[in-house]
Amino acid sequence: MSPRWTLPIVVVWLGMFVSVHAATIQISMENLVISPAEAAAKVGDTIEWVNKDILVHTATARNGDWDITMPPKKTVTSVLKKAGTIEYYCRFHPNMKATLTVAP
Ligand SMILES: [Cu+2]
Repeated sequence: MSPRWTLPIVVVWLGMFVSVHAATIQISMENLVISPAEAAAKVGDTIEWVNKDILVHTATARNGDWDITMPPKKTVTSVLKKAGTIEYYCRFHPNMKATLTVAP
């Protein structure tokens, strides 16, 4: 097999591997609302926290598992390490609440 053909095959194989084992889930904060308010993920998945507001927001787990700060107009990523149903909120705007269910 010539090296010219090997690379695309490896890329496709890697793509399949990644999609089976971990996903990226986007959760956005816009106009002081977290959406989706209920999201499901698995341990190992990446959450892409998208802050569309001009204010700082946090995703603060009530059980203390994580506390992520999103500067205005920025996207922050975090990898889920623990399973559970996690209720979280924004420390600066406590009305912003949501739930993330993380399967093992
Ligand atoms: Cu906030």
